[in-house]
Amino acid sequence: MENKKFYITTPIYYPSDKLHIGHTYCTVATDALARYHRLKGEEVMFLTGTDEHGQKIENKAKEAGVTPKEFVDRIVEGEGGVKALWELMNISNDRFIRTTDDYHVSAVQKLFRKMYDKGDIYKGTYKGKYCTPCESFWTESQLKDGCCPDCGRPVVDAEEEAYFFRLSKYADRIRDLLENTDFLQPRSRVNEMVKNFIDPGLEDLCVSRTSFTWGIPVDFDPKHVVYVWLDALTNYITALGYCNDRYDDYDKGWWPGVNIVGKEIVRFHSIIWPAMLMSLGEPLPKHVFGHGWLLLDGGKMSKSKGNVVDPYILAEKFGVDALRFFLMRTFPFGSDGNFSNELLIQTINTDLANDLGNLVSRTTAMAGKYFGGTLPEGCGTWEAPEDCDKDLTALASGLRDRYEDAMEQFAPHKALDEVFKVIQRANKYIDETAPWALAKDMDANGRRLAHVLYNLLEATRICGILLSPFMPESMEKLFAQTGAPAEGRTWDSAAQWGALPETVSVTKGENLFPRIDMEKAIAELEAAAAAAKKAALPAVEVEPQLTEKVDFDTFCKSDFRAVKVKACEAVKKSAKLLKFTLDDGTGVDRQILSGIHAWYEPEDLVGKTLIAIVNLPPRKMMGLESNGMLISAVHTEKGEECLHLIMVDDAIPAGAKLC
Ligand code: ME8
Repeated sequence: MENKKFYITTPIYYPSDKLHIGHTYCTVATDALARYHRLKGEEVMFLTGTDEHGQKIENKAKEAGVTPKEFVDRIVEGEGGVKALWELMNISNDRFIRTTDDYHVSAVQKLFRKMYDKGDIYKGTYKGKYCTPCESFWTESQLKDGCCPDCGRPVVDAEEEAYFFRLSKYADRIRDLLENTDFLQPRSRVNEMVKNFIDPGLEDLCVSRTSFTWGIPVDFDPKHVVYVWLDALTNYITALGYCNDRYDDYDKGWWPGVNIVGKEIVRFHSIIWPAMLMSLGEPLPKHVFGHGWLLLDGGKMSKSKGNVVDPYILAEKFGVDALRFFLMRTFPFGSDGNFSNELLIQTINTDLANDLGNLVSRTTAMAGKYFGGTLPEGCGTWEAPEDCDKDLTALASGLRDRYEDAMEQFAPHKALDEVFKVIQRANKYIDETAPWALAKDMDANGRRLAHVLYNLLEATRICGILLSPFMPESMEKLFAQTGAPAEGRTWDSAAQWGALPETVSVTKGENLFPRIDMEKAIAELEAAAAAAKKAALPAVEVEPQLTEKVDFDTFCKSDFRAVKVKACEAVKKSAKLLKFTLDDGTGVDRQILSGIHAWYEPEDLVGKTLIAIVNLPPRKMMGLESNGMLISAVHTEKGEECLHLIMVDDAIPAGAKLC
């Protein structure tokens, strides 16, 4: 086989928050594609990383009270962070780039200067609209209802000295690239780009900022930092060694590669990115593929909406491979899809537990039961194949080519659909051949039974090979049970019916994908989500202080006194109210009602010295009169309101005035 080099990338993720299932979708898809190309025997370079500069990160770091670098380090390298998530999800990236890496920083400075020296970057004044969360500049005409066309949030006016990239110069070449080549995939995205961005006229792009500092300084004019998208997009080549000495792979046949990205950043990847490469005189990516979004209740997941799904929780509960499989099997890669826990569990139960799991466990169990785990020699051939034999053999033998077609078109969901047609056919084959009936007369039917089981093992082997880019660990377990040796797990052998040696040893092992109890699992997930939400709340929150001033005389009109609790009881029919009988130093008992039963039992308060305001007008509650109010301190802890009555030293006599 020709030893081709294949370079594939995910976008580099913003480490402004923990990543969610949408990010995981993008990375798992790219990983499955990378593993598929490795399976085919190609040399693969798979790059992912983090995009760490820009105002959004600077603001977040400020909020957290740390430096931007400390902030991103925590999210990228820390527990539950980006790298840990990719390790958990069994992502096989060969490289991980951080845009704060020294080599990238100096490479961006060099290539910025190259474009400047060429006259493609020039200094001007930026006037326009800026979306801070998206770090995007927009012209008035690009806004949607006055807001950012990408995220719909308000934009702000901005005017400053800035460097510009002559994007307009490349408009015709970009139009040609989009309309007349297969650069941008799926094809449906081309029209959107041309209509929304090229037809209205490409304007030059502002590529530096002076209003914040967390970015790569322009080395010949350091009060400017490089626009975060120009910095980020170049990662795909700096990570190979372009303009730096950290790596030397750029000229070794890796570039051009394939950039897999989400649909909202297709504009950057299919217009700005190729224009930058044209300016630098470098080859364009082979393809940019814009996948759809995973939606939750029809809307995009985002931390600010509070509707993100935590991949850590799902992977722990259902297994990494089941989650990877679900993401690729369920949602057509180029379109949006609605995520739900029910759909996830349903897919695991139907495809993995029922179809694949049953095929493996029934086949291995029967090989064990009827042949002690080793089929007899000669079982691979049968003199008079029946229709069902021919059907299964033909479908499984042609599977690899159909799968390859789909994977080459960036359609992993179609590839998986083809695999599952074979799995379903194999399960039907078990029903048609009824091995348990054949086993009743081994003398007459033993050879036929062995052949049936061989066919099942073969179909399973071929499916296992082609499922391994999606579920690498589980397919290792499957091969261990079905006995396929290393040479029977290769890409070539996936197109060779009969590549499985006849006398391999088959062992029924653990159930690969146990069935999930939907109701129980959903209840547990909901409880876990609620706990995670609570854990994410600030530990202690206090109300902001009032800024409106009160004059001293008004303040002095409030009469605060120490009061002693003579008696305290719950008010009947009220869940909240306690009735206090208090000694306020006047010799006449004072009655105050207070809604604090959630925090205190009446008997615990008798004898305590508290603080009350005693000159409020009387108030009726539940038919009882309250003369004043007890003073408490309140705050919120993990979302729950906490209240503490102010209790003072018992040595303070009842009636003492607070001043
Ligand atoms: O865009 N469904 O970073 P990012 C599917 N730093 N994909 C989703 C998704 C969802 N719900 N949410 C996010 C950036 N993604 C830039 C990239 S590349 C030079 C710079 C995808 O962390 C999103 O579409 O906001 C994008 O492809 C990727 O996650 C990173 O998003």
